[in-house]
Amino acid sequence: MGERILILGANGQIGSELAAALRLKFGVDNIITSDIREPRERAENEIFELVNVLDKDRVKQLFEQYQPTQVYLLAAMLSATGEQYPQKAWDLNMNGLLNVLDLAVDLGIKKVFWPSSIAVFGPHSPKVDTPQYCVMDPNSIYGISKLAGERLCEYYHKKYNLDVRSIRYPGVISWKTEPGGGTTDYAVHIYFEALRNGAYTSFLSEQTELPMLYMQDAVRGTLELMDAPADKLSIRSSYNLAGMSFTPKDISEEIQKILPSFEISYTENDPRQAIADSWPKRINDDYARKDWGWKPSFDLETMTKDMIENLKSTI
Ligand code: AKB
Repeated sequence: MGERILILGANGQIGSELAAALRLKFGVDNIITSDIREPRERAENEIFELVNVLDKDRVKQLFEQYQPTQVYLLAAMLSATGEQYPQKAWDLNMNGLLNVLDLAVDLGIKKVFWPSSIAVFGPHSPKVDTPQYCVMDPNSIYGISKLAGERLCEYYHKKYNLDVRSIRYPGVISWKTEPGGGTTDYAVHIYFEALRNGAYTSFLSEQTELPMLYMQDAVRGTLELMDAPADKLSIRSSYNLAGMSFTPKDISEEIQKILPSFEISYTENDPRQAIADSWPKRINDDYARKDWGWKPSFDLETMTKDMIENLKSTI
């Protein structure tokens, strides 16, 4: 039997592009997307279901109806929104994951993908060349829920032999769908605003360096991890994954090479600054490179060219 894939939380930034890539790879009929709301648009032959991942009975019903071989759980509340609604963030991020892990074991799902984040690191983690294993003291509710989620994934793998795989995504940058509620979102909005208004006010300071990844690399990396032979994967919590690292100043200078009149300014006292300051600047992804051959293909320059070219024709 071929693969049949259920994506929970498919309307978001990563979900919508992963769904498109998975449809190309496995065929439209084999990809079931689902979310708490209808997507803004969808082709007639695409399969979509409404579901709240906290409703375990409904998730179970979808598992039984479609009998997926793989489940991607992408429903989550991100770092900035999480600070506004900590209890909701904890509930969604933890209980959504627990529901899926439990049902995956009970109903024999072959593989599960769940995204973690660089938010699992905290103020005492090394900021540069942040290793896979080090002090981890996240201080955002999002980071705390992701770190606990990683421990659950490894636990379910060890205890129940569940084939669960995960990546600690840095900020993901894309032109098709704008992200919502994250600390790294500025690096997407800056391109949209550069083309719409020729100017952008950054909520992070000039020198705030963070790890980032272009969406094409994020999607390819995720599919490569899901394709990797199980016995090659030495990490069942979540893999560090690096693409590039830059500051708001770096990205604005790169944009100015193509749009010389672009102007950047900065706000102060945004609560997202404290979250960003607690995260790594540059990540070490040796395990992903060694275990399943990860290698990013975009840097700040090539990503900026691609973003601006694509946004010019869509904005
Ligand atoms: C966020 O900023 O919250 C996310 C993330 C790095 O996980 N993009």
